[in-house]
Amino acid sequence: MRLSRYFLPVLKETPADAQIVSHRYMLRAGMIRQQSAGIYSWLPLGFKVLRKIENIVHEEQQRVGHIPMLMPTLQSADLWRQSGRYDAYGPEMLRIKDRHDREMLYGPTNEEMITEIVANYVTSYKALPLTLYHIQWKFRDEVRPRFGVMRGREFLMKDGYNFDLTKEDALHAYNRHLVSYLRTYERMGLQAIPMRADSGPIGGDYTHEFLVLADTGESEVFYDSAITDLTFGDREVDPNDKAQCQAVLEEFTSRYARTDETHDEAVFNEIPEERRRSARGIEVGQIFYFGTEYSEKMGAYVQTAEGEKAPLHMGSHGIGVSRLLGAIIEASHDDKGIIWPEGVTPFHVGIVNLKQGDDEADAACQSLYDAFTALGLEPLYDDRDERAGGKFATMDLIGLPWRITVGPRGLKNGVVELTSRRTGESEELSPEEAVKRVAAIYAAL
Ligand code: 5CA
Repeated sequence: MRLSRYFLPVLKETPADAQIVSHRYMLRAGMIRQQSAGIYSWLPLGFKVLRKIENIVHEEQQRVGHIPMLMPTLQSADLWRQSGRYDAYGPEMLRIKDRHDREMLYGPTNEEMITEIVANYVTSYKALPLTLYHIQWKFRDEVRPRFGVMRGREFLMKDGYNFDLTKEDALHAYNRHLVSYLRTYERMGLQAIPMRADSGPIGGDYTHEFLVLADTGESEVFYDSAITDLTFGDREVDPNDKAQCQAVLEEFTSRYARTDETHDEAVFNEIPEERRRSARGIEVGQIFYFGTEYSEKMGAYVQTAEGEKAPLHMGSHGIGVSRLLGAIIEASHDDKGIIWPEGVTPFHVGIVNLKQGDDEADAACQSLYDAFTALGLEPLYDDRDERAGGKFATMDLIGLPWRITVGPRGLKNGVVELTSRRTGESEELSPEEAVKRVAAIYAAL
């Protein structure tokens, strides 16, 4: 993409009403625009990152055998009356009437709808295990929408639902979700710690929240610092292997890590003092196992091998897709702007032409651009007729992890400059070598 042809409405001023750094940078980098409280348009740069995050979520869900689909945003009130949650949900639910006076709602989650679908089509244990998921917009009329996409009213969520014959199988689905979530967040450059949480209105005995540690997080958390040494890395876990998934869960949940709702001071105090931490965290996901409650209410039963009728064991599992943009920026920025991890960056590399209109510099930039494009990478070429300082400031703000600076002086010596956004370190290389270096970094992801 050439910056002169793109739509990147960068703001010079810091927006006064944005209280946290991710919100400020998302506005300043022209990623989002607020349309109403907690409701945003996703401008091209923001939309690109949102799609990257969605893609990672899709890939990791499908890697462990979960099946994608799409349910609507609008749901009928009757569906929610069947589960008893229509009245229980309270003012957070946006209720709407259609022209025939039928009561509808903008879905805050989809347990009822997916259970109704499965109840209608799945009749035998042979169709199990089954995990369906979608990535769809949700609406929760939060009392205090704030911090930009962190606590929106309209927000994008991946929600998945497992259907199993037995509690044991459903707990395997729970463990498998934990495994897939660990990989998902690490691919986005995040450490998200599973913490024992409160099940809230969704209900159930088993639930973990995934938290990214950040001072601006809305959750208060308590943990044993030893947990932060754990990484999932590139281990191979067979998603169908119950013992393997269980072992990962045990490893990642054996240390004390809890949200304030489940915090137990006495147990916490058993941890050696130097490892006791209390901090803030951003909740980027949650997994639940809640048994047969929804199945019984929505009529999701199957015939067992013995010919008996049994309600399905279920769980639901959510990832805050749009919130993740904010969480990633909170975890990765400096005073100049965002620093995107390679896995989610909107463009792979920025090309800055120090002397637009100079034949040699223009040609060198164009050939870098073509070389990256031919390799399937997306460069953002700042071809505007602007001062170098302005171009650098824009690149730093929007946070592309790699920048190549091209100028007549370097070209005389056959070199361009490759700069890491994270370390600020620069190296002079031939254009071919610079392309190779950047391509290798992305190939290793
Ligand atoms: N049905 C279950 C799991 S599918 C559920 O709704 N879980 S949840 O309430 O925990 O939401 C899942 C994730 O969505 C949360 O972990 C959080 O990351 C994100 N989320 C929840 N509320 C908001 C909000 N108001 N703005 C942005 N993201 C949100």
